[in-house]
Amino acid sequence: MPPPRVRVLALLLPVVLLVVACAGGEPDLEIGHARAAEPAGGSSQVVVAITNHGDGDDVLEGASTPAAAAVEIHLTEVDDGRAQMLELDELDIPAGETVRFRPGSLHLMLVLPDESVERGGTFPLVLHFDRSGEQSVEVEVVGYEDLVDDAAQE
Ligand SMILES: [Cu+2]
Repeated sequence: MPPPRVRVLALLLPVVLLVVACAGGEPDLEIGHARAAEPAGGSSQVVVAITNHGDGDDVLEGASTPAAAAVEIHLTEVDDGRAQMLELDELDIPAGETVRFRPGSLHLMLVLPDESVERGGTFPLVLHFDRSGEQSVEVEVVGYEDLVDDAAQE
């Protein structure tokens, strides 16, 4: 029989390891099919679903594309019947959750998209994550009404 103190430590060790695993887990991101609305008024909304299958949180810090002057993270809020877009610096992608961008809600906004962003076309977009680094996706350009319909079916 080992001394009692050793037995207590042996019992505690799995608990300690479990806590460490929860706090220091790795994110494991799955990025869904990305779609953009054909540009209107010098901008275009991009929607995509990001799922974190891992056990560690991540943060979307921004996005970039050669097809636009800038990409911003926007949240549309309706206040007193008026839709207003807020720009977010970053967006949490918590472990075990799916963050859905939707038209008229959370979206990525292309600022001054170029002529490659046209209905039926595609363009590359890079998402920048704090822990998962840069993730590239190909974005399909559709009509705004198709973007809304697809989101409603999800
Ligand atoms: Cu916007």
